[in-house]
Formats: sequence, structure tokens, C-alpha cells
Amino acid sequence: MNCGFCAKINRNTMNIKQRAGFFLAAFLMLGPALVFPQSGAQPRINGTRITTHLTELSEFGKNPQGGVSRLAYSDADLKGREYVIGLMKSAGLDVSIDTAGNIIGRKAGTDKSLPPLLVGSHIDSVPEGGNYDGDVGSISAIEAAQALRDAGVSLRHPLEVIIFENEEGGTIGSHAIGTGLTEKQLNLVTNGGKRIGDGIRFIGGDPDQLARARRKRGDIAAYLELHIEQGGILDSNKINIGVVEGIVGIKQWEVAIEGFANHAGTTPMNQRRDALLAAAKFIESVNRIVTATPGRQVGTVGKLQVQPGAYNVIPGKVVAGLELRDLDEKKIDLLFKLISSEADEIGRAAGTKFSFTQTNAIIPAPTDPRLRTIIDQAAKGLGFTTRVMPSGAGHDAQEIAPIAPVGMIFIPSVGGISHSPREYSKPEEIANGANVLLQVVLKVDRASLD
Ligand code: HGY
Ligand code: MN
Ligand code: MN
Repeated sequence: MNCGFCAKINRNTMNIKQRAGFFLAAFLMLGPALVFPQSGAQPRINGTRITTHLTELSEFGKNPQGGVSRLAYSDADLKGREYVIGLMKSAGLDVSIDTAGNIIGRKAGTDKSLPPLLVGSHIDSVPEGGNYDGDVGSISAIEAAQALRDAGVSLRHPLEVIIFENEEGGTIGSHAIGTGLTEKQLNLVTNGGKRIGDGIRFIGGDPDQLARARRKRGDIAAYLELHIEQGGILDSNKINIGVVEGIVGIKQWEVAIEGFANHAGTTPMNQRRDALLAAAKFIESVNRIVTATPGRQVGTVGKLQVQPGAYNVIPGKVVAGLELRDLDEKKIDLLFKLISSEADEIGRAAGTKFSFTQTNAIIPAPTDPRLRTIIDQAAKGLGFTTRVMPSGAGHDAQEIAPIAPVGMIFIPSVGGISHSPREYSKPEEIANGANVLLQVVLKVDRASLD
């Protein structure tokens, strides 16, 4: 052994007590190496490789603003999926697509009795999205598998790198695995214009066999996801790593406002039943009610379709999209009650009628406290500063939370910008997050959670 500590010891002169002390000290010093019985070198993330892969992935669905429009079930999505499948294969993973269309890259573990450890994220984007939301976690999860392979490290658990399909259209792929998709969800039309059921078939899944994609409690040892924060807390406070304590619940409604389409030149102002005017009052009321209630909840009307949509016709019908988010589901339900009862009043006063159809309900999900501790310790062990924080954005992790322990690692988003082509995270911060992810995988693999 060639180290300063050993050089000071003259073993020939040690008595039994001294020898025991020597071996204990040596064990403490070498502990980290000794607990990798299958390992060669200590695995490390290659940050340059992550940057290269992120840049290559950004070609699929590239838009002129510098971001991507890689909507789920589009041709760009399909091409991006082929690209990550190639990376997974290079990392030595056996790739398959489950019946929900999720991509799974698997590496067997050394202990056949253990369930898999899952790491991953998504590569679909919102319309005119950025190059980091989902991509960072997906590419970093593949990089973690590659780093383990490069270092010759085998895990006890099977490792599954998972790229969930259609995260941005309602965490569809992870929902299929966690609690299962309903017929109603399969019939919804996504931002890209396809029925979800048809989209799943388009990317290689089988919507008639979704039960085969479901997993139950005990089937997954843990799910870990690295993601950009998408807010500005880490960046503005110069904190390296966010330890996510929970992910907000998200409820969405399609709001139909029925008025009466009539001639815009001949109908007097006091005889109109203008659906768009009612919609405008509704949008203002959502903002006012959500803002006036104490707490961190948010509410948005982010979608509006006006019919028939002409300069010279009073709008006869509007379809709006309402979304409410909070860590407490009861808060969301209370806000919805206030909003819908004010909508009734607006409707009555404007001669219009509001009706609400709930299109999505993602329940809030706390992360696993043991994983929070492991993430925090792993980050600090690598010399990073941490902050425990909630996630205002939805994530696939919350769909897996009902059936398995989940943990999420955040890295800073510069300026807190996301769902925008201007979304950006620095390469070194991405590499930091990926190294934390890798260390957490190793720690969870060694210790198991239960
Ligand atoms: O909408 C969300 O919060 C997520 O980015 N899918
Ligand atoms: Mn997103
Ligand atoms: Mn995301």
C-alpha cells in the first residue's frame, strides 16, 4: 500500500492492539473502495459527453428560436427516440419499448432477487420549448449507465434507464406504469393533434395491451430523476443542487363558454351574448382568485379557441384551458370551487353558459424522505451546496410515487426560464447534477431502501 498514513507505520513493531487499530483505520480510509466488490475504478460522469449528446438531441424538432418543438408522437419525437435508443445501446443497455411506448434500457444486476432501480426522464417538449427540460435527465441517466460501464462497475440491482413518453401532454407514459391510463385519457387529443391511443401506437407501443406496462408496488426499488429546476431559486441563490421534497398536483379543465354568434355590425351592444367577453372576465377572475388566496398555488388560462373567429362575427363559443397547481390537492379543489361559482355569475350576467370538463388530474406527490437524505448527503459529499424545495412543475416521478419510492434532483435554470427556447442550464451544473445522480444510484444500490 502506497500512502502517507501507511508509511508512518512500522508493522513489525506493532502489538495486537496496534494492529487492530491499523486495520480499522485502513478500513475507514478505504471504505468507499471496499464497498464496490464488483468495481474497477470509481465511476465518474463525463460532462463533455453529456453536452455533446444534448447538442445532438437538440437537432430533432429544432426551431428557429433556438429551442425545440418536439411534441409527443410527432416525427421529431420519433427521431429523438431513435437517437436516445442508439445512446442506450452504446451504453450496453438492452433496449425495449413497453406497451405504453416508454423506452427502457436495461442492464442486469448481480442479485437476481432484486427489483430494478429506475433512472430517467422524458424527451418530448412543449410547443416552442427548450433543450433542457427532460433532456438533461434523460441524457444524464444514459450517461450514468455509460459511466458505470466505463468503470467496470456492476450494480446489485438491475438498472433501467427509462425515457417516459408524452410527459408534456399529461405524464402519460409514467401514468400508464403507475396507476394506469383510462379509456378517456386514450381518447384525448394531444398538442400535436393525435389521439393519445394512436400516438402510443405511432411510437411503437400497443394501446390494447396497456396492462402489460403497469407495475405494482415492489416491482421498482426506487425511481430517480434529475431535472432542471425551471424556476429561479437555485440560480438566484447560487445553490448547486435542489433536493425535491414534493411535486405539485396539477388539475386541468376544458372550459366551454356558450354565447350566441351574431352580426357584429347590426347587433346593439346591450343585446350581445359575447362568449369571448365572458372568457375575458373569466380569465381575470382566475388570476384574481388564485392571487388573493394565501399560499404558493398557481392558476393559468393558457389556451383559448374562439368560434367562429372572424372580425365581423360576435364570438358564439369559446373553449378555454384552465390549470391549477399546488402541493395540497384540497387547496386545488377549493380554488376550483371559487372559480367555477364566479364563472356561473359571469355567465349569467353576460347571457352565456360555462361548463367545465376535467381533462387531467395529477395528484401531488411527496418524494421519499430516505432518498431526500441520500441525495442531500451525496451532493454535500461532492462539495455541493443544497436546498430542499418543492417542484412547481409536474414530473413523471409523481406518477411513479404511488407504487415506488421516488427521488428528484434539481439543478439551476439560468434566470428561472423554462418552457421557452431561452431555457438554459450551464454544462458544469448539468455535470454536477449527473454526478449526484450517479452517486445516489450507487448508494441506493449498496444500501437498498428497506
Ligand atoms: O407542465 C409541467 O409542469 C411539466 O413541465 N410537464
Ligand atoms: Mn416541461
Ligand atoms: Mn420536464
